[in-house]
Amino acid sequence: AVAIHLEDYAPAAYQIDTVDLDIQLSPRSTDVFARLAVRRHEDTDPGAPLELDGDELELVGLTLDGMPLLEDAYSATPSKLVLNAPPAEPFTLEIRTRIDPDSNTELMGLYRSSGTYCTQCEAEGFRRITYFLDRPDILSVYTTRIEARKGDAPILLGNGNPVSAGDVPGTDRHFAVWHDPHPKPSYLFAMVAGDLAHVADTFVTTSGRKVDLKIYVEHGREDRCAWAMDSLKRSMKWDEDVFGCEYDLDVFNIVAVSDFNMGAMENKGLNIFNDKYVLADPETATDQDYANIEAVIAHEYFHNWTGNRITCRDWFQLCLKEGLTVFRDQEFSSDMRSRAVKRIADVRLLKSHQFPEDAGPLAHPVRPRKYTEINNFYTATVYEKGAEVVRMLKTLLGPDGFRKGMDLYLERHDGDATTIEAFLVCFSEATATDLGQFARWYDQAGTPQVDVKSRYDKRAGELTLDISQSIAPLPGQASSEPAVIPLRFGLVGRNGEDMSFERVTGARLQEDVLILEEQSQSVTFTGLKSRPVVSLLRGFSAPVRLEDHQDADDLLFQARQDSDDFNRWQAIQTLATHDLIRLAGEARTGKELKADARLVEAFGETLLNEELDPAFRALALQLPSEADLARDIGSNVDPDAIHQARAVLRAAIGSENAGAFRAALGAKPQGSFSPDADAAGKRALANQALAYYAASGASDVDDLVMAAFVDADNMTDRIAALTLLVHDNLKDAEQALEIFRKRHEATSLAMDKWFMVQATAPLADGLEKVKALTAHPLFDFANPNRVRSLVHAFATGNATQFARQDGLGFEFVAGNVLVIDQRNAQVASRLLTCFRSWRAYEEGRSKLAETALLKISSAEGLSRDTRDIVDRCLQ
Ligand code: BAL
Ligand code: ZN
Repeated sequence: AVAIHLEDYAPAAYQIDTVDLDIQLSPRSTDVFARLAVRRHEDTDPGAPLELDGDELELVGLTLDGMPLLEDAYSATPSKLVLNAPPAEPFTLEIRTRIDPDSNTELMGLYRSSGTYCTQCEAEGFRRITYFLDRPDILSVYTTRIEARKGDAPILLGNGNPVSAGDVPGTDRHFAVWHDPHPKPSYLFAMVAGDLAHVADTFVTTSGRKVDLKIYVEHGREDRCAWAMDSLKRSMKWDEDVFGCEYDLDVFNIVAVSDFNMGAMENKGLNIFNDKYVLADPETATDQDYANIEAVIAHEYFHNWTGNRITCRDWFQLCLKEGLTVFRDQEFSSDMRSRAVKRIADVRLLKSHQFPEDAGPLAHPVRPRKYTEINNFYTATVYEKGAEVVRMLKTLLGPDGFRKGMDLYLERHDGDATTIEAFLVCFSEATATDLGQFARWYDQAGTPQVDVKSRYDKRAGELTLDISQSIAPLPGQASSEPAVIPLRFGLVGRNGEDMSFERVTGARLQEDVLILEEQSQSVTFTGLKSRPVVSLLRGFSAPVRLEDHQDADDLLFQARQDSDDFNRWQAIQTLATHDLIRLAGEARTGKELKADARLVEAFGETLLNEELDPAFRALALQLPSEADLARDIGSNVDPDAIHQARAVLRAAIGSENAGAFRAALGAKPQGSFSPDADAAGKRALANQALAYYAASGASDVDDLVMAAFVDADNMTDRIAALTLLVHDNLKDAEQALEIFRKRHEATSLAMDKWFMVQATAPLADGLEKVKALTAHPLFDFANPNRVRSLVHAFATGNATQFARQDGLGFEFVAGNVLVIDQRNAQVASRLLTCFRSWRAYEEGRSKLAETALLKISSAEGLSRDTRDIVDRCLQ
């Protein structure tokens, strides 16, 4: 496949000002009439060819200014329509294509999900509907007429505002016309047609525009939309209050569908969602689901300004809309919930998903410089690290400077398809700040490693930090330049309060942030009365790996006393990580394993510390995951040893503090269910206590956990207990799975949890069970959520079974990649990324993983998506 390079960007030769679509829906044969108002770009030579993109298209008609084109005037293939010498003056092109929504298993373009016609056009799906200049810098005004059989699709939805609707006389069909006045790129086009129910509400914007809000779902699911609607209204208000962004159409529609490659899609005025991020009630959704829905609804809504009104010039700029919009949704959730807890959750996600990506063969800069398949760049790096970069910008410029830059960006670039450079110029101009070095964050791959050694001179009362930063070499990036790293810090005194100092030399200081700009620098604080405990990277102020060589005493002190909640959490996690890595090393030597007593005690203390928010305590009690530990170990990884180490520490914490954990089981919120952060935090803590109690080895564990399962009156508690029953192989595990299945088999999103619990069970026959489940009547390879809940969950959440020493786990996943690739390239290539850290395994496993990858690589007819990932993994 041909690589596309950022440096080759050139504007298109032609512009398309308006697009009038008439889509005549039929399940197997849909006709699409597209009338395009085309204009030669002023820099284009008259007569230069017009090349339109297509993908598996069938051309059935073509006219130019109403006249059929002679055969030698154009050429058409399923993937291209070329007009050899179009007129120099503006002209109208009418294209008729025929598509087959029912056989569209890629779920890109126009397809049907449970009988509902829907679309997904980002990144390059519009070219599967009609021939087009399918690139984000072509902004057009769309008018869409949708026609379908009334019985099949009483609801017809398009982008923008509704214009007209009616019956088609003499037929059983009807139509609706939608007009979107805001010029937009083709990737934001959407339409939906089906027999859907809806819930409705309204929102009045700050300038008094009344907006009709509707969420469309399959019949019978209306009562699971309340939280999504509530989240939408809060998002609309928040964006006005915090960013001054107001909604700009008369309607805002959301449609939930059950077959969807992504989480959701921000099409103008018509967001289409994976139903997982819309539907919730206490019976079927967990607290995490509620939090995710709130975040994703907000994210898609916020795209209306950061993505839609201002879009990307080319796909290399994807982080322009995604990193910024993730930052915005993180801020929204922080304001709705506990800021510290949200920050910890976001950093956990970053470290577990983005750090491994950034350290292996799939590493790429936040703004990549080349791609062969853009679908493979909807990554944790573009999204999560992209958000961290925006967060650092805010830290460096301060809240007021950041807001000034955002205001300028939103004003100057409204209606543009633009770039990261243009974005940064706004902040630079608004605050008179040079962001030249900062821009490296967009262009360099890899996580900077920040190494800090501290020296305290008691006599002089001076603390010196010797700080260096570096990025390990990566494929295509042998060396790197120093980044600007905002390092938030505190010098903690023995009373737990931050100490003051006289002066700092060796780095710029901005309030409580040191600005690091050099490969290595020595920073000295003077005027200290005693040796402080140095608390660095507070709030995780930069996406770096910090090695500050803190000893256990200082870490324990920080865990107890740091005024920064994030670093309190980080300190206990670091302590646990150190001990787990030690234990994992010892497990490989056959030594008897014994957890560190002080660490075990600190966990007990955390549980009992009533001054801390329950949600925070639940997070602090959570051990680093097996994947986190594998990442931190970095090479020669043995997943069995890691698993054993974790089991030993968990059992020690559970048994040493068994009484306290048992007592904490009762601390659930009282009264009827509420998904608010406070109640969710209490449930999280009680369920964490249950998990530790289960590990204590007490004689009543089996009965107690089963009772928790049976008595649960919400999904959060039910799935927490079921997970323990299954993962710890407790007495009633099978019975509980059966009870759960019977209770939830009509609700696929709940059954996804049932699949996932089993997929991630670290049992000796875990793989065999997962294999059997692929034949379960409720499993379906065609549905991305099912694949993610079983095969993907196995590959990413069952380290010991995926990386079995007999290689069968790798073989199973690789085989599934090949099967899925035949029907849905995006789901297959995403699944394949679970091999990205294969070189980090110990030799035996890494050989087996390579064999599995080579098998994929040698398969015939791989999609471009999967070919790209396998090639990069093996490079
Ligand atoms: N634009 C794709 C889905 C999302 O990031 O919102
Ligand atoms: Zn997004």
